[in-house]
Amino acid sequence: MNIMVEPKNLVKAPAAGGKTRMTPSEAFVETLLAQGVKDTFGIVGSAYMDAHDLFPLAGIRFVSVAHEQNAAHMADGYSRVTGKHGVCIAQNGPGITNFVTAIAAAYWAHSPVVAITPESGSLTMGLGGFQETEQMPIFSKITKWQVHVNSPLRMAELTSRAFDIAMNERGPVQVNVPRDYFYGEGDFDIPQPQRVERAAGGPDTLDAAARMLAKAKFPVILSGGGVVMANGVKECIALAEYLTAPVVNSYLHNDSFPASHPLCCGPLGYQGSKAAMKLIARADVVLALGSRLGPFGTLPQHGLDYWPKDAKIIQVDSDMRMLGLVKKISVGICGDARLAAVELLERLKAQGRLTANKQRIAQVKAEKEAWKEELATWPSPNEKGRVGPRQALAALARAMPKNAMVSTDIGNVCSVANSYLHFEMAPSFLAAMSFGNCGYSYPAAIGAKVGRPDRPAIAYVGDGAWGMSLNEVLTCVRENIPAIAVVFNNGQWGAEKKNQIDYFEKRYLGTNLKNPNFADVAEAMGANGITVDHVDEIGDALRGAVRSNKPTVINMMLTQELGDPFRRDAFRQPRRLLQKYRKYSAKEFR
Ligand SMILES: Cc1ncc(C[n+]2csc(CCOP(=O)(O)OP(=O)(O)O)c2C)c(N)n1
Ligand SMILES: [Mg+2]
Repeated sequence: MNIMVEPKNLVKAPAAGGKTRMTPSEAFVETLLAQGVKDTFGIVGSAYMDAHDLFPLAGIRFVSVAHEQNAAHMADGYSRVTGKHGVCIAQNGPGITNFVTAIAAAYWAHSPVVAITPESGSLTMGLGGFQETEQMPIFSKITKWQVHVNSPLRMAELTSRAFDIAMNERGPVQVNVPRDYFYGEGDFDIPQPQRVERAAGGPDTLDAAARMLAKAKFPVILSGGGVVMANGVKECIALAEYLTAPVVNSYLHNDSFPASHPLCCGPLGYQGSKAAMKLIARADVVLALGSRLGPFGTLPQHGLDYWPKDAKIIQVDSDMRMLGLVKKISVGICGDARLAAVELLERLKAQGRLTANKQRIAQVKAEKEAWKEELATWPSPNEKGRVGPRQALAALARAMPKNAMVSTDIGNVCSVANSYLHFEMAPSFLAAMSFGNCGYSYPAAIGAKVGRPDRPAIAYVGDGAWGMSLNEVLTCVRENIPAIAVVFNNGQWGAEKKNQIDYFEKRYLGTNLKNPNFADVAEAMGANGITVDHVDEIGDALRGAVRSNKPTVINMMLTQELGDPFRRDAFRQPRRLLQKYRKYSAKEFR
């Protein structure tokens, strides 16, 4: 393994050649600095106040939030747009258990989030005192690494190691610190960051892949999240152009290839692009670049079972455990998506020049135009004072600034947005990814805005999910973070209502919502609030919100129209055996 020290992240060594006397709190804060931390997210707590107190003098911002789950989502969004760690910290016990959902989300988004989890004091742990719980087992399945700081004297060493692993393995880590271990003094070395130098993959598999691609009749590239994380879009473009290979975005990675490129076909998966599905269905060789080929991302969609079962699949993933895990593959390359693309292109060029395949470019163009036209004909009628969701999504897409960072939540309208969201640069798209928790998008956008204040940060949120998130408007106002929320106000937990429509004869148990005017609520919290109830107002509302550079909530009044459901794959018609429940059986079982 090659270890590289990143000189730009270095702080001045505390003392030439030796250790420096300091408190564990100071060692902790100096370690954050050595790892390049500038921003943290959390809620203040006595358990770590001795270290927290030093943040301003160290030049570390503490973004004080409304709920710890959102602090961890913010850290996630921050890390996804900056490529740096996202750091969250909270009070032992309840503050830490509040992190759980968001750390699980970060795990599936491959975000290098560092959760600092102060714990009950070492001398009382186990006695059932105040705010006590075992904090390690809770995170054991949703972190890449966990460490319990077992001596105050190891504070810097173990914290630093956690930061290294988060970045090198791309995922959340936990640093668990008994609260009394912030106190005392000792002689500390502040370790410098160690980043593993990434590599393209093994030469044999790269050779085999290049041979396979050179011979392909209809090669297709599936550009995944790994391409975005490796900053490899440019290299992916070069490879695609050389092969004249159509490029599909993997599910919820619509920013992994520029939408306007003549070879870009759009995203696969739920509410994805029919053009992408039809083109990948024709492939004899698929290069899955930087993708774990997650099972949800390739489910049949729009009635198309498009995965090319007879095609040869080349998979590139930096985590060898992902190779061949979900889909059968012919070649698995354990490597960095960007570097693998470079190496594959070099090998292809060495095998002789391929000529541009004009016919394939024309095929992509034709499929893309057909899909665009078809999508435009899908009805989404407006009603008085309410906009059809597809019309709203199309209007938002038209008004979207080119450099916007957009996060989406889990819900029907947010999912339908997948058909409408196009990006020219990466990273730009922060979807809730495979953990699929409602309440992800707004805090993720807030974190993204903290990390990249120069770019607009826009969250798409359903009104149900908004109930989980709107407390963070307080954070945006307090901390002066001009993130924008577009709340799809359809008066329902729509995605779940769709299942009740399809399978439960419209028995709407728990799916109707009664909302206040969310624009008024936002105003009362000190943010800008705008209600939009006509499609013609949408563009101006979004552009105005971006221009205002103030925290803004756009309360978008939508009809109750719903798109295809999430999980048709997992439902059966209901069957009840007991007489008292029989009338709730599907007709065929009554
Ligand atoms: C934390 C969490 N709770 C519950 C669910 C189940 N769920 C999935 S979509 C959905 C409805 C979302 O409703 P809303 O946010 O209003 O968006 P809409 O579907 O109406 O567009 C629910 C409850 C979930 N995914 N995450
Ligand atoms: Mg809703």
